[in-house]
Amino acid sequence: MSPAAWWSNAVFYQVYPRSFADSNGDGVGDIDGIVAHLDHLERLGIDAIWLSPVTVSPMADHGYDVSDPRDIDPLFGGMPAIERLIAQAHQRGIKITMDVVPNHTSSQHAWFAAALAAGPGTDARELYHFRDGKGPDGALPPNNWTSVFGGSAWERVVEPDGNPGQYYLHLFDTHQPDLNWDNPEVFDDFEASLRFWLDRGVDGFRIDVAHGMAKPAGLPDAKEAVKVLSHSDDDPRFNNPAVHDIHRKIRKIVDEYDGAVTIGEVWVLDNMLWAEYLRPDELHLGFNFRLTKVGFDAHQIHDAVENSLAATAIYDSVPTWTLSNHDIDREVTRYGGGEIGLRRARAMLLVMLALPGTVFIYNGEELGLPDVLDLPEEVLQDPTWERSGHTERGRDKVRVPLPWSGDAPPFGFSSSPDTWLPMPADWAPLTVEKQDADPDSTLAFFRTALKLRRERAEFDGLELEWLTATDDGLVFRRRAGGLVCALNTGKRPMPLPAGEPIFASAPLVDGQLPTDAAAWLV
Ligand code: TEU
Repeated sequence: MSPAAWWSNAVFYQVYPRSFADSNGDGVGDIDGIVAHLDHLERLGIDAIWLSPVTVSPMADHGYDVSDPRDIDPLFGGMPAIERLIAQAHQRGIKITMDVVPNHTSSQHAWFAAALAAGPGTDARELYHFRDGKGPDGALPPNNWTSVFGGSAWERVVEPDGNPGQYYLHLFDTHQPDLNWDNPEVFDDFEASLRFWLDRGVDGFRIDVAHGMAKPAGLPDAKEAVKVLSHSDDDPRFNNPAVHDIHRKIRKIVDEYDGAVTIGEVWVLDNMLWAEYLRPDELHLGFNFRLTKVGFDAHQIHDAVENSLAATAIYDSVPTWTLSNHDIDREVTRYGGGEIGLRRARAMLLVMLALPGTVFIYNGEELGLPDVLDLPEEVLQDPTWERSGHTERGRDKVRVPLPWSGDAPPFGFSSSPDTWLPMPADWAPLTVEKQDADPDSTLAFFRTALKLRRERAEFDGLELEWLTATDDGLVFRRRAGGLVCALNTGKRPMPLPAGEPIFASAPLVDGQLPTDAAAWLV
């Protein structure tokens, strides 16, 4: 790792394109909506955008089902829009990283259409995982794997002769057939996509399901059934060791482009296994989701931080921190919702920003948005809702469009009242416009916190020492720079450690840190 790499202490901001801002009045966010709000991002003080998929897609999983990886979907504005975004973001010193989805394609990708038409035993089918079914007439799926979104991971196709025939594997939705990475054509095409975007000035990639792609020989049954939207480390669907060869080949290509970065979505819990993805010739960065899995509890937070630091130390990689994303409940809601949830979310921002490494903020986090728990069933769009037989409502609740201005939905998100998910009327106090005018707002708080992190030398250095970690709170210090961060998760005000307080998530009370709050001291 080069200590000077721009991403090694960067703040990334994840834009979920459907939900950020709509420039053309169709109720769905788009790339020109991002261009129009670059001021917001610049004032927030981020270093880079992580753009969730904007490539051509039938949108069965809102872009994570890609039918053409080397073009931009017209819904998001086509190629000219991304060229504008790259140019204008760069003018402001903001990098652009794009999501790439190597594990699967859309079922409307030309390859998949050709595979269906070509029939069993053909080369076209070798690009995916087609298998004959088991049992009489092949009526049973080839193995017991389930889809992450619920139901079987196998879908039976109608063959060109009109009869039911083979099955294909889809670890996610039926519209997302898994690619066969044993076929060299798959990598060649992925390489073409990486180069296509790097040549157009993109600064790197977030790699979707980076622990997927490689599948175990013979596709053996899984030992146990797994919950929707989760998996464990001994799950044969993921983390096959052959995936590391793929990452090494990706790294070689990306390293040809100065400063380009890869960030892998690696849902692997074991530290040794997780760290393997961060070996010097594999990914630059890997998401570590431990902070999203723990409550507002000092012990658990301490352990999650220690664990993440230990995992990155194994191969001397850079720690990453994230509190939420487009798949995960927003932290305001996770920490209890309402005023308490917001207080705790603000406190956790200070904890996250005080840690060494790279930080990821999910759009709307800077406004203190909660999950929208009461979306009517008829508007739910996440494939999880249908595939779980209406038992899991899915991730739409974290994807409701951002409120920008005005007093009523659509709050300046779109000129159309018919936004792709309805926006709650009680978000009026949360708009960027309202928060902009209020020095005590969550938005103002984020801006100040990011500015201090960027400008103060106290944030320097990689090492961290714990001064306190009890049931009620924790205090840690950045060894080189000397920044101290204190967090109170207890029921009583906490005496501040030695030092001069420079920032706090809530006003100090008689010189003490109130409950559900954090402070920085130097
Ligand atoms: O997610 C992959 C993934 O494994 C998640 O579904 C995860 O298991 C779950 O969300 C944990 O809460 C990625 C994308 O982030 C997701 O949005 C896509 O739906 C999925 O890949 C398929 O491309």
